[in-house]
Amino acid sequence: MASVLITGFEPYAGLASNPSAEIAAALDGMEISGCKIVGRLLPVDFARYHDRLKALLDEVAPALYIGFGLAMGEDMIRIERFGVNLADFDIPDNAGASPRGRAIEPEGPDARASTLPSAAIRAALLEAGIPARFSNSAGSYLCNATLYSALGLCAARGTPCGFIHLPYASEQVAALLREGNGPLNGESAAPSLPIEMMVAAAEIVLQVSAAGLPTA
Ligand code: PCA
Repeated sequence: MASVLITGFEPYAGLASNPSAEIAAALDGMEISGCKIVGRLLPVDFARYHDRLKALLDEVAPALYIGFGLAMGEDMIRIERFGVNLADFDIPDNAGASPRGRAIEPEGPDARASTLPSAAIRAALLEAGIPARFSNSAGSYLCNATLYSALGLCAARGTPCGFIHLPYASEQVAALLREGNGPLNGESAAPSLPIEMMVAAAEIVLQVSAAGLPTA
């Protein structure tokens, strides 16, 4: 059976959890569209994410790779369409690094485009009652770096690849507010979706993306 690799990120920015890690854990071992889902974690660490990602792609040899990450302050599922060749961190990563204005790959192209069926993914999410939108910028932090690097690594293997940004989980915002830690991120609004809805969204993203695979 073909394997599909998905990754979430460990918590960062002082948060206790990351919905993308919960999604990777929830879907790990599931079978979707005739493929076995392998859910793993990436470190929020600019010095380490690339090697971990490459090792996972080597180990799993997936027919499809999709990264997931949190976008604080986002209010819906965001289908990223581009990774750009820029690391410019507003906050330090979990190892304390904050590269500024730095190319991810000095010899790489300025941008790489997602190879997921973005329009079909958006349509399927909306059909299921889950708010979703396209995004032309995954930022300039670890999620963008992961998408950019993954697109390079996956192109060489002919593997479709893309990235999905998620809002805060509602449960996460409630916990922060319980602990007296709101407002979050310097903002008064902390939009969120229930984790159950985001797990369902990830399943739909995988179903639609895996549907076109020759091995599925
Ligand atoms: N979100 C960050 C990195 C890790 C995560 O979950 C980002 O948007 O770059």
